[in-house]
Amino acid sequence: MSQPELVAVAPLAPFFAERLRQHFIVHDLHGAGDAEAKAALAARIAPRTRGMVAFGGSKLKPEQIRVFPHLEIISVLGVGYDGVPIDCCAEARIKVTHTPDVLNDEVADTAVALTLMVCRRFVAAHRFVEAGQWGPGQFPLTRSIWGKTAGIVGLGRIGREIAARLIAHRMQVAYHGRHRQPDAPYRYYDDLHALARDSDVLIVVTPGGAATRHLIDATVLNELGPEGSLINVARGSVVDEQALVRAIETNAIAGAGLDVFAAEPTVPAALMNRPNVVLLPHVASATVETRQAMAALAADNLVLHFSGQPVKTLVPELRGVVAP
Ligand code: NAP
Ligand code: 8YV
Repeated sequence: MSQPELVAVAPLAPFFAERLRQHFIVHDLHGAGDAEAKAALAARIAPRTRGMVAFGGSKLKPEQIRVFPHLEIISVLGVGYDGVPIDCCAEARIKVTHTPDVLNDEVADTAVALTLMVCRRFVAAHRFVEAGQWGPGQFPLTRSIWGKTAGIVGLGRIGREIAARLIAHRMQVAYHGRHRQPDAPYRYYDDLHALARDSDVLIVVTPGGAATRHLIDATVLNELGPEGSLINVARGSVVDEQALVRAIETNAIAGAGLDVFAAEPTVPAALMNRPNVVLLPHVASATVETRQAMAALAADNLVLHFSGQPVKTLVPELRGVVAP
């Protein structure tokens, strides 16, 4: 029997591509060239394409999905799938799967690293050494994280791992979400502004999408205040980036550590070359170990689907809407 055909709309790491090619014919739409070349390839493969591979950063329009009338499944290499139009998929009975849990530790490590780098100014200290300034001068004193309060916005799978790590760093942890979590031993704030006011470091790790767009706006940043730092490992859309730039420019907050941006890979120039801002190119889950685990789960979902078995990690919005 011929192998099912997939379209990849994201860059595929070699280990992921290799695993997929054991089971499927994979068309590389991501690497197909300019928009015209992509449209031509899509039109050519559409009659046979039954699966799609996307990643956390993929932003798919309904019309890009409707190009493939025989699509049965979109496997997202990432836990966040805010760029996939779920309503359109539900309507067309397309399964969407993602990769929860296997990246919790990596992303939590990144959030803690950003917290330390921003509060202790380690990136600026590194530049100070490289610039030969150590000796003639002394690097300015920084701020401890131990004894301070971390406010986690989104105490989910990753948020809980961040909390556990920050407790080990002797921080106090509090959180905000739409619901109190009775089993979580941390103070709950139903009011995000109050959490920001009481936090020394505000760490954002919610899903992206319309429901969280600009959740962190100028008013929240003002509550965080000139001694407070913002860490964002969620999605760029969750933070009002222009408000953040203003807050940094006016010292309305102390600093920021950012792995995600509103229009990746574009990063506002105003955030660059500042001792109190640390910028990462969306690498929170980007280790060999974690990306291999994500790739294995993303591939398993496709293999299971095309062998007529339930997928492992259907996104929650589609449970009860499409067969797993
Ligand atoms: P999760 O387990 O679903 O947790 C999400 C948390 O956000 C929940 O605690 C939820 O609590 C809260 N939340 C959802 N909507 C909210 C809202 N409107 N206001 C306030 N809180 C809200 O998800 P996860 O696995 O921890 O992943 C979280 C997100 O991290 C992903 O969706 C993705 O965007 C991001 N991420 C980024 C990277 C990266 O490379 N930077 C890597 C992995 C994940 P309530 O339901 O109580 O509100
Ligand atoms: C990745 C992510 O950058 O899981 C997510 O939601 O944003 C990240 O893990 C991405 O999905 C890699 O493919």
